[in-house]
Amino acid sequence: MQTLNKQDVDSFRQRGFHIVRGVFNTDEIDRLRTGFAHIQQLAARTDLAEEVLKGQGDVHIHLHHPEAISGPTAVQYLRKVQWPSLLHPAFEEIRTSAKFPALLEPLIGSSLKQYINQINFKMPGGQIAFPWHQDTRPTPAFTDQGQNYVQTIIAVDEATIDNGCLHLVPDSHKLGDLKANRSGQAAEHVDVSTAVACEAAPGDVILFTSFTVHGSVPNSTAHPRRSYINGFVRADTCTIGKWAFLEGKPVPVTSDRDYHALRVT
Ligand SMILES: O=C(O)CCC(=O)C(=O)O
Repeated sequence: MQTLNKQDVDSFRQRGFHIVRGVFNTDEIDRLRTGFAHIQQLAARTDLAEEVLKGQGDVHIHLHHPEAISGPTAVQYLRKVQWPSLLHPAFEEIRTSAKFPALLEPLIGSSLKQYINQINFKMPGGQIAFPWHQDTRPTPAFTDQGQNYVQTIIAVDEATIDNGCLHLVPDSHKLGDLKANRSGQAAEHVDVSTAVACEAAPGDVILFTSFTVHGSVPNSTAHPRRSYINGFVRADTCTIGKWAFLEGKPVPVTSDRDYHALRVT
């Protein structure tokens, strides 16, 4: 299983990100794609509870569509889903894969909690952009998050400049929390012309800190660009979130809510 060597760790700490190639294999990515297909079918349903669409529980199916559109047509505006691990086993399998603690142990140990479990659909024609931002986590729940939190993004489809791949600004994490709340405001604090385009193949994993400024533009191709995000934190530095690994052993996802009407078991 892949891990990070000293050079990789130094590079991550120095630049605020690191890309690991070929972590997840074709079978794993195919299973994730099955999960994405299930979610797309779900999102086309017209009977989804308001609380699921508004994100009042763990699960949030986020469609950002014009007022007049609903039902199957709205799926083209599917933006993201939070806690897909509660909906389809493929997401849970990968979230709790032993590959994560193997990869992350040199950065944040092997007892990990999780704050973000999310899939992004960058649909063609959806005009989905992510203006420059940080993924700053709430304080005081997160202690010294620059050192103890790692955002991970698995490329599920090939990510290219044309389909709106992630861009990261090297060294930007060294500025800490920019407190840039307005959309795109982070760009006022860093030189975004230095941003690195993270083109990636399915199965590659991009790692970055919660303070690393990042963003992306819409997908201008005819195919979705899908990705799977899991944000892990060294467990003893965070008082919130769900458990992911205890000393390297997976901890199954739990919720106070019952999502059986949406879930594949
Ligand atoms: O992968 C992308 O296009 C950007 C994702 C992102 O920044 C986010 O989900 O907050």
